[in-house]
Amino acid sequence: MSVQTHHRTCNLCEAMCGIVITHDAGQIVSIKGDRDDPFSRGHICPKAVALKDIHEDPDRLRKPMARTENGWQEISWKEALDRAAEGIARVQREHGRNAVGTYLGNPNVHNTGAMLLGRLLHDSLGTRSRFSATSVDQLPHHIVAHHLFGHQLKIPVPDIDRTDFMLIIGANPLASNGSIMTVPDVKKRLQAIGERGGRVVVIDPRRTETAALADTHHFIRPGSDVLLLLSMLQVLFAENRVRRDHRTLALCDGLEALPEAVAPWTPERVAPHTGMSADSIRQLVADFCAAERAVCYGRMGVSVQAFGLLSQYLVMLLNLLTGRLDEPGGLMFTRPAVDVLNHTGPGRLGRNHTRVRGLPDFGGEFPVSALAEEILTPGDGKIRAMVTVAGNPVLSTPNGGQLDEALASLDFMVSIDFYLNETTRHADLILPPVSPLEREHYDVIFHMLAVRNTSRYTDALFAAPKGALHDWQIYLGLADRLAPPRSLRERASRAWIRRTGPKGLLAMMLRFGAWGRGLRPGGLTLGSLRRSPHGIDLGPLTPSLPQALRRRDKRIALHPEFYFADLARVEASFPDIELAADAALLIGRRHVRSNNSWLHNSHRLVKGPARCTVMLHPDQAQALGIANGTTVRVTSRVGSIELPAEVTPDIMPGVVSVPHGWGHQRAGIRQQVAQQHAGASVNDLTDDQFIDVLSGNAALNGVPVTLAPAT
Ligand SMILES: Nc1nc2c(c(=O)[nH]1)N[C@H]1C(S)=C(S)[C@@H](COP(=O)(O)OP(=O)(O)OC[C@H]3O[C@@H](n4cnc5c(=O)[nH]c(N)nc54)[C@H](O)[C@@H]3O)O[C@H]1N2
Ligand SMILES: Nc1nc2c(c(=O)[nH]1)N[C@H]1C(S)=C(S)[C@@H](COP(=O)(O)OP(=O)(O)OC[C@H]3O[C@@H](n4cnc5c(=O)[nH]c(N)nc54)[C@H](O)[C@@H]3O)O[C@H]1N2
Ligand code: SF4
Ligand SMILES: [Mo]
Repeated sequence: MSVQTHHRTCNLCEAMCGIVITHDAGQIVSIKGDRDDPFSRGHICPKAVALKDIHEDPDRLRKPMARTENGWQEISWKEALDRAAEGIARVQREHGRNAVGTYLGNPNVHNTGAMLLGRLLHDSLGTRSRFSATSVDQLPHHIVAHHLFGHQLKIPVPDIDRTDFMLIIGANPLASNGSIMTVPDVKKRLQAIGERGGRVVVIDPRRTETAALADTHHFIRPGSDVLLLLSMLQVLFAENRVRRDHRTLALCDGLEALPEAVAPWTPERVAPHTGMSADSIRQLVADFCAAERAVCYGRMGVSVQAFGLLSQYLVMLLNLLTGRLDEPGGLMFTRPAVDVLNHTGPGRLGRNHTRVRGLPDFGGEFPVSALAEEILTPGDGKIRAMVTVAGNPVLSTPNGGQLDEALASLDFMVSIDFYLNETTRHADLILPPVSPLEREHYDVIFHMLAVRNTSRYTDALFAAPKGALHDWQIYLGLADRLAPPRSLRERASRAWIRRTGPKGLLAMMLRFGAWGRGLRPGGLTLGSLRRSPHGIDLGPLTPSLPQALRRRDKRIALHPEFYFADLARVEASFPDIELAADAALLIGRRHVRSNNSWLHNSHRLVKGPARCTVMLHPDQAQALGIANGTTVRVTSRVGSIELPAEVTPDIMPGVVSVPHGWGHQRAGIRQQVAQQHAGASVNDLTDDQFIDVLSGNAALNGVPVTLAPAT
């Protein structure tokens, strides 16, 4: 056989880079950037080649596994699905439907079948005990979008290609390749801002890769963004800089409550707590307002902290009040070819509350910070079985050590995952889906969050091995056993799904979406996308308000009473206590060669100097007798970890940074390379009780810790 070429979208992160894979007789020869992809323009990062490593990884599970007294045993799919359904049904029969919990991890969002057909799983389980990685991540974005624009997925994205001033708070797109802003080739796009005379300003407790490229970087004390943002709004009103004439302000309900709420928060008052001087805050507002096109973008660092929701709300207000919403170069809404909004609920906060701590759900999911206690606390309504799908919450959620114990105590657990990892090792059954290259791909989520309107479809590169199942086929297998169709209609619908899979749904959604043409020819269809293997550029984002609003009254509802009720908590949290010499606030970190917890089994990604280090400032290091490479013991309320020090002036004094997703020393996992590069899990330090109570989101940044050289 001769070498063949396959074009596809990399599905490992949100950037949706086009890649070209050459292969020969089922072997991958190379993976390169697709220069003809109009969106990613040939850009890829080092992770793209890991698609080959995952595909070929001998540790990747290809057959269902059952735990036995003599270790793991491969079993047939029929037996695996029968036993999974039996175990779930037994627990639900004895203890009620909610006694089975679910946890959905990040890669679900990058999986077309899981996204389009995930309902099959949830409808057949019928449980309210649902959890996901959303509440260690972007939950505040969804709640703000739900309140203001009427739908949790109606999230505007920074129009990076046309802005003159990009204010980046708590995001490091040079490492993460962007988030809630799908932006392949982000480095060039940020550099282009400068080339057209604009500026990039970064606010981050660490001088990151992105900060190094920016025109200005300000250190900020972790968790104090809420104060900075309040003071920026205070200045806007006090200096009469609010764009009252802008059409989007005329759409807003609740504006009149803002000036009074922000009035007490002057730059002078907040400066000592944020670490940014009052002058620099005033200057920042002046520069932001002076730019013809400006946008403020706040991400992980802002969302995943004690005031995550209020802070994201204030970021939105800053954009809105300065006339940046729905404007080129500001925050804009996409017009996706496949619009999942029509198939998803708008989201609702606090319809139900967790049993133990009374935390609110959002969109039918509870905060994952409450998962362990819901399993461990005895009583009616206790979770006794879990189904985890594409997730590793033992390494990715706060107080992972406690969750580890909780999972070990379950009556029954099923994991849909192709690795035996720190979480799935607790399962009774592991059901592994096909590899990413064995399935078709259409990014139903990230086209919706992209900085241009684009569309790209990819067929599977390799046929799935005989008998192997896709994620959605596993759901289907469970659904057929747990909730067999009851009516003729249900039977027909199930049969159709079995036959066409996500492709059938996708074709329909494309046809009837914004860029399709219904049943008339000429619009975007699966066929036309197949004939355009590099993807189709549908142009820059366009102003779309008020039509794009999902609220029936076509208004933007600011809900000031809900958000500003949280100011009492802000008042109580600051002034803060002086940090002792050995104390610090812990923040996270991402590296371009790592992806959450699950790419550490690729040798070429983990080789080189250890990346799971604790960064600390030279002054603090010296005071504690810590040098580069010293093993440091970091301790929090919930636990301790040991890892090498990386002493660097690039971190704010009194702050330490540790990346997440490491800690592969736990017994019983099967990832040989990762085990040799184990590192330590930062989520053995983060605290399940340290949350943003307004949203229920975890506060993984700003966790108080102490440091000492390990003895
Ligand atoms: N301290 C700290 N903690 C954090 C963060 C942080 O910044 N700091 N970041 C948080 C964020 S943003 C996120 S999104 C979470 C991620 O947390 P999780 O989603 O819980 O964890 P991942 O590491 O992404 O684990 C993904 C799992 O999915 C499996 N998998 C991959 N592809 C597929 C597939 O197609 N199908 C199936 N069934 N399985 C698949 C992998 O084998 C792996 O086991 O971590 C969070 N945790
Ligand atoms: N290479 C790589 N890419 C990834 C991932 C990965 O693990 N590796 N994960 C993917 C996922 S799931 C997500 S959600 C995205 C996340 O994408 P980003 O939001 O860009 O995430 P980070 O790189 O963690 O950047 C967060 C920044 O916030 C800063 N920060 C921490 N605390 C605070 C604070 O209190 N205030 C302020 N202002 N800043 C703070 C940190 O120093 C860090 O630089 O990345 C995605 N892309
Ligand atoms: S940035 Fe890297 S991991 Fe993300 S889509 Fe592009 S190639 Fe894949
Ligand atoms: Mo994430």
